[in-house]
Amino acid sequence: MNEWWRKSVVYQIYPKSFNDTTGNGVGDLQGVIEKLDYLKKLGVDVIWLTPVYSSPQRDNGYDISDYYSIHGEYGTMEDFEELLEETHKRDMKLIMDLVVNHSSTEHEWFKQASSSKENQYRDFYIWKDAVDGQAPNNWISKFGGTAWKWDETTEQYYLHLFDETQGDLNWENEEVRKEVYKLMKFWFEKGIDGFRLDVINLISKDQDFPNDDGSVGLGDGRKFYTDGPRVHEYLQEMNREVLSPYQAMTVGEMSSTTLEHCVKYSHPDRNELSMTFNFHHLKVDYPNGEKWALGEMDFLALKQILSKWQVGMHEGGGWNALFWCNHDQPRVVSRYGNDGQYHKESAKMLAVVMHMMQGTPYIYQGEEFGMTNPKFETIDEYRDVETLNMYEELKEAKHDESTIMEIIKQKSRDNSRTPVQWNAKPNGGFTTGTPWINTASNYKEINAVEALSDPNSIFYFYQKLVDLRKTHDIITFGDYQLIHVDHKQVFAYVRQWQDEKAVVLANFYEEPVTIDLPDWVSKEDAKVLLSNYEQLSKPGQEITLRPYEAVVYHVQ
Ligand code: TEU
Repeated sequence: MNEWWRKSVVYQIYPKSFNDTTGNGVGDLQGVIEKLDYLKKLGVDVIWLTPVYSSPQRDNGYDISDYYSIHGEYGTMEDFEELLEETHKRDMKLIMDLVVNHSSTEHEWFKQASSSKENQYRDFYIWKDAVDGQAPNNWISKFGGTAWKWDETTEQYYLHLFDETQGDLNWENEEVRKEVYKLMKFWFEKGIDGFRLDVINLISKDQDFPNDDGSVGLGDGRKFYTDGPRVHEYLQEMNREVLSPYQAMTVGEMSSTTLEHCVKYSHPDRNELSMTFNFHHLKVDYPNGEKWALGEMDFLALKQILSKWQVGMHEGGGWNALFWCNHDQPRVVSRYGNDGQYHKESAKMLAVVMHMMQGTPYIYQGEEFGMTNPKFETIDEYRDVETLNMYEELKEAKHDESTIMEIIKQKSRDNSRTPVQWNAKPNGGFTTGTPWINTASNYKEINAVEALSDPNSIFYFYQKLVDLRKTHDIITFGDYQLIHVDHKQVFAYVRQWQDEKAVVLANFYEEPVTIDLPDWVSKEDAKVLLSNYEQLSKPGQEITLRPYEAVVYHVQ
């Protein structure tokens, strides 16, 4: 198998916020085409486009009403084909987003299914009778409240793990699976190179649909559908039917998963997926596992989790997708870095730590020049369905308005969904109209044009990281060892490959810190492979790292 993606870097585009060429305030496919040369300059190999299919946009396209057409605001099928062609012309690849744990309730399948119990599409979704006049079990939706919605017409509940307009598809039904493979083929025939698979580890539910025990009222439910009983079987079937024949690159989004399952999902011998995303390193600022609460980063946990996955996937033969940012997560520079005085230094430091690991790195639009959280002050600036639901829930729980807004400012998915800041023009040059969501107010200082004009910018640093992966096999193949394990300020690890060694040292804080270096750095005359500060002198046994300094020493 040609595993080209092991040496690739992926760039994620959230089209709605990327680049608007029509002035309607919403990004579009022509807007993506316009920026392909910019992406080529960055050096990325693959573009991941989040959903562009027809959709009522309750969840910005993760609620699909027709898998075979393009959402009108984004353009036409011709625009999509042009984008694909222009991407390939530049020797880049394009993957789409496959959202098949659920569809929009405006999809024809759901309209049919909800029209009568006898309809041939009824079993495309998951229907249950009421139990004592209540929902069939106590599972909760990931966007708040119960995961079941009562359908007046047919007098049964349907399952929705996300919004009530996102009905879960019934993967037990072979017809559903056939339809999924059919739509995948449609896009492969157009020439796409693969898929990112949305919450794909949730497709197989425990068919007993048990109550989540031990809880009063609503329960969690996750253990009954996460990495569920038939998920590997389904993925192997999908692989046989479509992924292998088209030699697709795939990345599965794995919600609340385990290392053991991810090794299985991504081990080449098992013929499932190319690689997996997991989110454990992005929950170290959730106090007691609670997302919707103010929290500080637990730095030791961060190191420990990332290292566990580095070692575990390497030894198990799996493959990690590496990322700090996506369209569901706050901006990392505001989150684990410093978006004030040390904006540049900390953005680069975080990039080094992630990009020097084993796996396939993903860069989320705007990350490459350090876009920050927008810090919106009032709820009417937010658009995300999850955020708006949680605002109501937090109000019902009697939190005061200012606390709620502090939590939302830190946690909202809209943090990463503000328009890409291309230049210093109004709305960062994203649109000539009124953007669907406000632009962060710092667009005059933080934008792509500014970054491209500064040789020292975050953009050129990312460019260098992308390039290093191409030229240094140790980054792709080397093994990984965390050092200074319990150090509370420094993230340090060693990569080793044949006779080569590299050590990555990163100060995650503002205070300077002195630490020991591995012996070989001075003995074997290691060279600086990369640094976010000018390196002044040759290191001896130890090194003093300045605020948010990161440096990589390398011998070969
Ligand atoms: O997200 C799945 C998911 O579980 C999250 O990251 C989610 O945003 C989080 O649990 C909320 O707290 C995927 C997509 O990336 C997301 O944008 C969609 O809203 C979701 O699936 C439903 O399709």
